[in-house]
Amino acid sequence: STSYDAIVLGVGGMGSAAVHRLAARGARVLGLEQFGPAHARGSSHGGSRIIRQSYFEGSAYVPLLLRSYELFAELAEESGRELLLSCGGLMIGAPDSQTVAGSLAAARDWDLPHELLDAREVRARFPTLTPAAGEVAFWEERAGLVRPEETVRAGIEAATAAGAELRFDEPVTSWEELPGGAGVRVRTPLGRYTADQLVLCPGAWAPGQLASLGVPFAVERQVMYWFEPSGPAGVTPFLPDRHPIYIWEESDGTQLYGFPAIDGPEGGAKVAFYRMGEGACTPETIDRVVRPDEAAAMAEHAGRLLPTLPGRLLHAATCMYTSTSDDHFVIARHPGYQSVTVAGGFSGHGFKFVPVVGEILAELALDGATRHPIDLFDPARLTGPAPS
Ligand code: PYC
Repeated sequence: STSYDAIVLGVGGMGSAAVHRLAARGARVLGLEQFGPAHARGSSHGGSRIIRQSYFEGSAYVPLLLRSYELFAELAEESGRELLLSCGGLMIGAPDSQTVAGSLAAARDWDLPHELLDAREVRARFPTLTPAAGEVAFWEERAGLVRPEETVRAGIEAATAAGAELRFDEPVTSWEELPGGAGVRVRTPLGRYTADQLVLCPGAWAPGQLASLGVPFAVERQVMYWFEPSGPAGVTPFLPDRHPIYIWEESDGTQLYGFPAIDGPEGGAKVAFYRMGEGACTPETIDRVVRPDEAAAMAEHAGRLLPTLPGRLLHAATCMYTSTSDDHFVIARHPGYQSVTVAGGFSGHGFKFVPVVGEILAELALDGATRHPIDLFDPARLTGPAPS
Protein backbone atom coordinates (compact mmCIF):
# COMPACT_ATOMS: atom_id res chain seq x y z
CA SER A 1 0.00 0.00 0.00
CA THR A 2 1.06 3.61 -0.59
CA SER A 3 1.59 5.95 2.36
CA TYR A 4 0.75 9.65 2.76
CA ASP A 5 0.86 12.37 5.38
CA ALA A 6 -2.91 12.78 5.01
CA ILE A 7 -5.82 11.22 3.16
CA VAL A 8 -8.98 13.26 2.57
CA LEU A 9 -12.22 11.33 2.12
CA GLY A 10 -14.60 13.28 -0.13
CA VAL A 11 -13.36 15.91 -2.61
CA GLY A 12 -16.48 18.08 -2.78
CA GLY A 13 -16.70 21.59 -1.29
CA MET A 14 -14.87 21.10 2.00
CA GLY A 15 -12.69 18.20 0.80
CA SER A 16 -11.35 20.11 -2.22
CA ALA A 17 -10.31 22.95 0.09
CA ALA A 18 -8.76 20.51 2.56
CA VAL A 19 -6.60 18.78 -0.09
CA HIS A 20 -5.57 22.20 -1.37
CA ARG A 21 -4.53 23.58 2.02
CA LEU A 22 -2.80 20.37 3.11
CA ALA A 23 -0.79 20.21 -0.12
CA ALA A 24 0.00 23.93 0.04
CA ARG A 25 1.59 23.29 3.44
CA GLY A 26 3.85 20.68 1.87
CA ALA A 27 2.03 17.57 3.06
CA ARG A 28 1.86 14.45 0.88
CA VAL A 29 -1.89 14.24 0.32
CA LEU A 30 -4.28 11.80 -1.30
CA GLY A 31 -7.87 12.88 -2.01
CA LEU A 32 -10.42 10.12 -2.62
CA GLU A 33 -13.73 11.01 -4.25
CA GLN A 34 -16.46 8.50 -5.12
CA PHE A 35 -17.68 10.56 -8.14
CA GLY A 36 -16.07 12.92 -10.66
CA PRO A 37 -14.66 16.43 -10.05
CA ALA A 38 -17.29 19.09 -9.09
CA HIS A 39 -20.16 16.60 -9.46
CA ALA A 40 -23.85 17.42 -8.93
CA ARG A 41 -24.88 14.54 -6.65
CA GLY A 42 -24.18 16.13 -3.29
CA SER A 43 -24.44 19.68 -1.94
CA SER A 44 -21.93 21.79 -3.91
CA HIS A 45 -23.64 22.43 -7.24
CA GLY A 46 -26.27 24.76 -8.68
CA GLY A 47 -24.07 27.65 -9.88
CA SER A 48 -24.35 30.02 -6.88
CA ARG A 49 -24.22 30.22 -3.09
CA ILE A 50 -24.74 33.27 -0.89
CA ILE A 51 -21.78 34.89 0.86
CA ARG A 52 -22.22 37.62 3.48
CA GLN A 53 -20.41 38.93 6.56
CA SER A 54 -23.03 40.16 9.08
CA TYR A 55 -24.01 36.65 9.96
CA PHE A 56 -27.47 36.32 11.52
CA GLU A 57 -26.72 32.71 12.48
CA GLY A 58 -24.20 34.02 15.01
CA SER A 59 -21.47 36.61 15.48
CA ALA A 60 -19.00 33.80 16.18
CA TYR A 61 -18.93 33.06 12.45
CA VAL A 62 -17.74 36.55 11.48
CA PRO A 63 -13.95 36.10 11.85
CA LEU A 64 -14.19 32.93 9.78
CA LEU A 65 -16.12 34.80 7.10
CA LEU A 66 -13.55 37.58 6.97
CA ARG A 67 -10.83 34.97 6.41
CA SER A 68 -12.98 33.19 3.83
CA TYR A 69 -13.28 36.39 1.78
CA GLU A 70 -9.46 36.70 1.78
CA LEU A 71 -8.98 33.10 0.72
CA PHE A 72 -11.65 33.29 -2.00
CA ALA A 73 -9.81 36.30 -3.43
CA GLU A 74 -6.46 34.45 -3.33
CA LEU A 75 -7.92 31.35 -4.97
CA ALA A 76 -9.64 33.43 -7.67
CA GLU A 77 -6.34 35.16 -8.43
CA GLU A 78 -4.37 31.89 -8.48
CA SER A 79 -6.91 30.02 -10.61
CA GLY A 80 -7.95 32.81 -12.97
CA ARG A 81 -11.56 31.82 -12.26
CA GLU A 82 -14.30 34.18 -11.15
CA LEU A 83 -15.34 32.78 -7.78
CA LEU A 84 -16.97 35.65 -5.87
CA LEU A 85 -19.34 38.32 -7.13
CA SER A 86 -20.06 41.21 -4.73
CA CYS A 87 -23.50 42.36 -5.84
CA GLY A 88 -24.63 43.36 -2.33
CA GLY A 89 -27.22 41.63 -0.19
CA LEU A 90 -30.53 42.38 1.51
CA MET A 91 -31.78 40.57 4.61
CA ILE A 92 -35.51 41.33 4.68
CA GLY A 93 -38.15 40.77 7.34
CA ALA A 94 -39.76 42.20 10.44
CA PRO A 95 -37.34 44.29 12.52
CA ASP A 96 -37.27 41.54 15.18
CA SER A 97 -36.88 38.61 12.74
CA GLN A 98 -33.72 36.52 13.10
CA THR A 99 -32.70 37.48 9.57
CA VAL A 100 -32.77 41.24 10.26
CA ALA A 101 -32.08 41.44 14.00
CA GLY A 102 -29.35 38.76 13.85
CA SER A 103 -27.59 40.53 10.96
CA LEU A 104 -27.71 43.83 12.86
CA ALA A 105 -26.31 42.22 16.00
CA ALA A 106 -23.39 40.69 14.07
CA ALA A 107 -22.72 43.98 12.26
CA ARG A 108 -22.64 45.86 15.58
CA ASP A 109 -20.47 43.23 17.29
CA TRP A 110 -17.87 43.41 14.52
CA ASP A 111 -18.37 46.99 13.33
CA LEU A 112 -19.30 45.86 9.82
CA PRO A 113 -20.62 48.37 7.28
CA HIS A 114 -24.38 48.19 6.69
CA GLU A 115 -27.57 50.23 6.23
CA LEU A 116 -31.08 49.64 7.49
CA LEU A 117 -33.74 50.40 4.87
CA ASP A 118 -37.49 50.74 5.34
CA ALA A 119 -39.91 49.12 2.90
CA ARG A 120 -40.30 52.29 0.81
CA GLU A 121 -36.51 52.66 0.45
CA VAL A 122 -36.18 49.02 -0.60
CA ARG A 123 -38.86 49.40 -3.29
CA ALA A 124 -37.20 52.60 -4.56
CA ARG A 125 -33.69 51.12 -4.77
CA PHE A 126 -34.63 47.59 -5.82
CA PRO A 127 -37.96 47.70 -7.70
CA THR A 128 -38.17 43.91 -8.11
CA LEU A 129 -38.63 43.51 -4.33
CA THR A 130 -41.94 44.50 -2.75
CA PRO A 131 -41.71 44.32 1.05
CA ALA A 132 -44.82 45.13 3.11
CA ALA A 133 -45.04 48.37 5.09
CA GLY A 134 -43.89 46.83 8.39
CA GLU A 135 -40.89 45.04 6.90
CA VAL A 136 -37.34 46.40 6.83
CA ALA A 137 -34.12 45.34 5.16
CA PHE A 138 -30.54 45.08 6.32
CA TRP A 139 -28.29 46.09 3.40
CA GLU A 140 -24.74 44.79 3.20
CA GLU A 141 -22.69 45.97 0.25
CA ARG A 142 -20.03 43.27 0.70
CA ALA A 143 -22.55 40.45 0.42
CA GLY A 144 -22.85 38.57 -2.82
CA LEU A 145 -22.41 35.10 -4.20
CA VAL A 146 -19.78 32.48 -4.79
CA ARG A 147 -19.65 29.90 -7.56
CA PRO A 148 -19.61 26.39 -6.03
CA GLU A 149 -18.51 24.29 -9.01
CA GLU A 150 -15.84 26.82 -10.00
CA THR A 151 -14.58 26.90 -6.41
CA VAL A 152 -14.31 23.12 -6.24
CA ARG A 153 -12.50 23.02 -9.61
CA ALA A 154 -10.14 25.79 -8.52
CA GLY A 155 -9.38 23.93 -5.27
CA ILE A 156 -8.69 20.71 -7.16
CA GLU A 157 -6.37 22.48 -9.62
CA ALA A 158 -4.51 24.30 -6.84
CA ALA A 159 -4.16 21.05 -4.86
CA THR A 160 -2.83 19.23 -7.91
CA ALA A 161 -0.40 22.04 -8.68
CA ALA A 162 0.84 21.81 -5.07
CA GLY A 163 1.50 18.08 -5.49
CA ALA A 164 -1.68 16.43 -4.14
CA GLU A 165 -2.75 13.12 -5.67
CA LEU A 166 -6.48 12.97 -6.42
CA ARG A 167 -8.39 9.85 -7.30
CA PHE A 168 -11.91 10.25 -8.64
CA ASP A 169 -14.55 7.54 -9.09
CA GLU A 170 -12.87 5.71 -6.21
CA PRO A 171 -15.14 5.33 -3.16
CA VAL A 172 -13.73 4.55 0.27
CA THR A 173 -15.14 1.20 1.35
CA SER A 174 -13.60 1.15 4.85
CA TRP A 175 -10.98 2.77 7.04
CA GLU A 176 -9.40 1.84 10.36
CA GLU A 177 -6.94 3.38 12.76
CA LEU A 178 -3.68 1.48 13.08
CA PRO A 179 -2.78 0.11 16.53
CA GLY A 180 -1.55 2.75 18.96
CA GLY A 181 -3.06 5.54 16.90
CA ALA A 182 -0.19 5.23 14.44
CA GLY A 183 -2.10 6.49 11.44
CA VAL A 184 -4.90 5.00 9.37
CA ARG A 185 -5.46 2.41 6.68
CA VAL A 186 -8.05 3.19 3.99
CA ARG A 187 -9.53 0.70 1.55
CA THR A 188 -11.18 1.30 -1.80
CA PRO A 189 -12.15 -1.19 -4.53
CA LEU A 190 -8.90 -0.21 -6.27
CA GLY A 191 -6.35 -0.16 -3.48
CA ARG A 192 -5.18 0.13 0.11
CA TYR A 193 -3.56 3.32 1.37
CA THR A 194 -2.04 4.34 4.68
CA ALA A 195 -1.57 7.82 6.10
CA ASP A 196 -0.62 9.56 9.32
CA GLN A 197 -3.91 11.48 9.28
CA LEU A 198 -7.38 11.00 7.81
CA VAL A 199 -9.72 13.95 7.13
CA LEU A 200 -13.38 13.03 6.66
CA CYS A 201 -15.42 15.46 4.50
CA PRO A 202 -18.39 13.26 3.58
CA GLY A 203 -21.07 15.90 2.92
CA ALA A 204 -24.47 14.22 2.65
CA TRP A 205 -22.83 10.85 3.27
CA ALA A 206 -22.19 11.96 6.91
CA PRO A 207 -24.76 9.68 8.59
CA GLY A 208 -22.76 6.65 7.44
CA GLN A 209 -19.22 8.01 7.26
CA LEU A 210 -19.39 9.91 10.57
CA ALA A 211 -21.53 7.37 12.47
CA SER A 212 -18.67 6.81 14.94
CA LEU A 213 -19.13 10.39 16.21
CA GLY A 214 -22.58 9.60 17.61
CA VAL A 215 -23.96 12.90 16.26
CA PRO A 216 -27.36 12.78 14.56
CA PHE A 217 -27.19 14.27 11.04
CA ALA A 218 -30.43 14.91 9.13
CA VAL A 219 -30.13 14.80 5.33
CA GLU A 220 -32.88 16.69 3.51
CA ARG A 221 -33.92 17.22 -0.10
CA GLN A 222 -33.91 20.85 -1.26
CA VAL A 223 -35.00 22.30 -4.60
CA MET A 224 -33.47 25.24 -6.50
CA TYR A 225 -35.53 27.02 -9.21
CA TRP A 226 -34.44 29.30 -12.06
CA PHE A 227 -37.21 31.55 -13.44
CA GLU A 228 -37.29 33.77 -16.50
CA PRO A 229 -38.44 37.17 -15.16
CA SER A 230 -41.92 38.06 -16.39
CA GLY A 231 -42.01 41.88 -16.14
CA PRO A 232 -41.99 44.27 -19.11
CA ALA A 233 -38.27 45.01 -18.60
CA GLY A 234 -37.47 41.29 -18.83
CA VAL A 235 -34.27 40.21 -17.14
CA THR A 236 -32.76 43.72 -16.99
CA PRO A 237 -33.78 44.62 -13.39
CA PHE A 238 -32.43 41.25 -12.24
CA LEU A 239 -28.91 41.74 -13.67
CA PRO A 240 -26.16 41.60 -11.03
CA ASP A 241 -25.06 45.22 -11.54
CA ARG A 242 -28.40 46.29 -10.02
CA HIS A 243 -29.85 43.27 -8.20
CA PRO A 244 -28.63 41.94 -4.85
CA ILE A 245 -28.81 38.52 -3.28
CA TYR A 246 -31.59 38.40 -0.70
CA ILE A 247 -32.91 36.33 2.19
CA TRP A 248 -36.50 37.16 3.06
CA GLU A 249 -37.97 35.94 6.33
CA GLU A 250 -41.75 35.94 6.64
CA SER A 251 -43.81 35.99 9.85
CA ASP A 252 -44.09 32.17 9.90
CA GLY A 253 -40.27 31.90 9.84
CA THR A 254 -40.10 30.82 6.17
CA GLN A 255 -36.95 32.13 4.51
CA LEU A 256 -36.95 32.58 0.74
CA TYR A 257 -33.59 33.42 -0.81
CA GLY A 258 -32.45 34.33 -4.26
CA PHE A 259 -29.83 35.65 -6.63
CA PRO A 260 -29.53 38.06 -9.52
CA ALA A 261 -29.56 36.66 -13.07
CA ILE A 262 -25.85 35.83 -13.20
CA ASP A 263 -25.89 33.79 -16.38
CA GLY A 264 -27.63 36.31 -18.64
CA PRO A 265 -31.19 36.14 -19.98
CA GLU A 266 -31.03 32.41 -20.78
CA GLY A 267 -30.01 31.48 -17.25
CA GLY A 268 -32.87 33.18 -15.40
CA ALA A 269 -32.79 34.16 -11.71
CA LYS A 270 -32.42 31.46 -9.06
CA VAL A 271 -34.68 31.24 -6.00
CA ALA A 272 -35.14 28.63 -3.24
CA PHE A 273 -36.27 28.10 0.32
CA TYR A 274 -33.69 28.08 3.12
CA ARG A 275 -34.26 25.00 5.29
CA MET A 276 -37.66 24.00 4.04
CA GLY A 277 -36.77 20.53 2.92
CA GLU A 278 -39.09 17.69 2.32
CA GLY A 279 -37.93 15.57 5.23
CA ALA A 280 -35.38 12.85 5.40
CA CYS A 281 -33.62 11.38 2.38
CA THR A 282 -30.28 9.85 1.56
CA PRO A 283 -28.10 10.47 -1.49
CA GLU A 284 -29.41 7.14 -2.73
CA THR A 285 -33.13 7.71 -2.07
CA ILE A 286 -33.50 11.42 -2.91
CA ASP A 287 -36.04 12.07 -5.66
CA ARG A 288 -34.03 14.22 -8.08
CA VAL A 289 -37.08 14.94 -10.25
CA VAL A 290 -38.80 18.27 -9.48
CA ARG A 291 -42.59 17.91 -9.68
CA PRO A 292 -44.78 20.51 -11.46
CA ASP A 293 -46.83 21.06 -8.28
CA GLU A 294 -43.78 22.06 -6.21
CA ALA A 295 -42.60 24.40 -9.00
CA ALA A 296 -46.08 25.96 -9.10
CA ALA A 297 -46.07 26.41 -5.31
CA MET A 298 -42.67 28.16 -5.50
CA ALA A 299 -43.87 30.42 -8.35
CA GLU A 300 -46.89 31.40 -6.26
CA HIS A 301 -44.82 32.04 -3.12
CA ALA A 302 -41.99 33.97 -4.84
CA GLY A 303 -44.53 35.94 -6.89
CA ARG A 304 -46.01 37.43 -3.71
CA LEU A 305 -42.63 38.92 -2.77
CA LEU A 306 -41.07 39.55 -6.19
CA PRO A 307 -44.03 39.89 -8.58
CA THR A 308 -41.88 40.08 -11.75
CA LEU A 309 -39.67 37.09 -10.93
CA PRO A 310 -41.68 33.97 -11.72
CA GLY A 311 -42.25 33.84 -15.45
CA ARG A 312 -41.36 30.66 -17.30
CA LEU A 313 -39.54 28.05 -15.20
CA LEU A 314 -36.23 27.54 -17.04
CA HIS A 315 -34.65 24.92 -14.83
CA ALA A 316 -34.95 23.22 -11.44
CA ALA A 317 -32.53 20.98 -9.57
CA THR A 318 -32.34 19.19 -6.24
CA CYS A 319 -29.56 19.27 -3.71
CA MET A 320 -29.16 18.14 -0.08
CA TYR A 321 -28.63 19.81 3.28
CA THR A 322 -26.93 17.80 6.01
CA SER A 323 -28.10 19.41 9.22
CA THR A 324 -27.23 19.16 12.89
CA SER A 325 -29.93 19.72 15.50
CA ASP A 326 -28.71 23.30 16.18
CA ASP A 327 -27.71 24.08 12.55
CA HIS A 328 -24.11 24.78 13.57
CA PHE A 329 -21.29 22.87 11.89
CA VAL A 330 -19.21 19.97 13.19
CA ILE A 331 -15.46 20.56 12.73
CA ALA A 332 -13.03 18.87 15.10
CA ARG A 333 -10.40 16.27 15.75
CA HIS A 334 -12.39 13.05 16.10
CA PRO A 335 -12.78 12.45 19.85
CA GLY A 336 -12.52 8.68 19.38
CA TYR A 337 -9.41 8.48 17.13
CA GLN A 338 -5.98 10.07 17.34
CA SER A 339 -5.48 10.24 13.58
CA VAL A 340 -8.85 11.46 12.33
CA THR A 341 -10.34 14.93 11.74
CA VAL A 342 -13.99 15.48 10.79
CA ALA A 343 -16.06 18.13 8.99
CA GLY A 344 -19.80 17.79 8.46
CA GLY A 345 -23.30 19.02 9.24
CA PHE A 346 -22.96 22.27 7.31
CA SER A 347 -26.74 22.66 7.64
CA GLY A 348 -27.38 24.52 4.38
CA HIS A 349 -25.07 27.46 5.08
CA GLY A 350 -21.57 26.05 4.73
CA PHE A 351 -20.36 26.75 1.22
CA LYS A 352 -19.28 30.36 1.87
CA PHE A 353 -16.82 28.93 4.44
CA VAL A 354 -15.18 26.42 2.09
CA PRO A 355 -11.70 28.00 1.89
CA VAL A 356 -11.42 28.75 5.60
CA VAL A 357 -12.69 25.28 6.51
CA GLY A 358 -9.91 23.89 4.28
CA GLU A 359 -7.39 25.94 6.23
CA ILE A 360 -8.85 24.80 9.58
CA LEU A 361 -8.82 21.14 8.54
CA ALA A 362 -5.21 21.34 7.40
CA GLU A 363 -4.23 22.88 10.74
CA LEU A 364 -6.18 20.32 12.78
CA ALA A 365 -4.68 17.42 10.83
CA LEU A 366 -1.07 18.66 10.69
CA ASP A 367 -0.74 20.69 13.92
CA GLY A 368 -3.40 19.05 16.10
CA ALA A 369 -5.06 22.46 16.68
CA THR A 370 -6.20 25.51 14.74
CA ARG A 371 -5.71 29.25 15.23
CA HIS A 372 -9.33 29.80 14.15
CA PRO A 373 -12.22 29.98 16.65
CA ILE A 374 -14.12 26.71 16.25
CA ASP A 375 -15.52 26.02 19.73
CA LEU A 376 -19.06 26.39 18.33
CA PHE A 377 -18.44 23.37 16.08
CA ASP A 378 -17.42 20.90 18.80
CA PRO A 379 -19.39 17.66 18.29
CA ALA A 380 -19.53 17.14 22.08
CA ARG A 381 -22.38 19.67 22.26
CA LEU A 382 -24.53 17.25 20.23
CA THR A 383 -23.60 13.99 21.91
CA GLY A 384 -23.83 14.88 25.59
CA PRO A 385 -21.67 13.26 28.25
CA ALA A 386 -20.39 9.78 27.45
CA PRO A 387 -22.41 7.07 29.27
CA SER A 388 -20.52 5.85 32.35
O1 PYC B 1 -25.94 30.40 3.62
O2 PYC B 1 -26.71 32.38 3.15
C1 PYC B 1 -26.81 31.16 3.19
C2 PYC B 1 -28.02 30.53 2.70
C3 PYC B 1 -29.18 31.14 2.38
C4 PYC B 1 -30.03 30.16 1.97
C5 PYC B 1 -29.39 28.98 2.05
N1 PYC B 1 -28.16 29.22 2.52
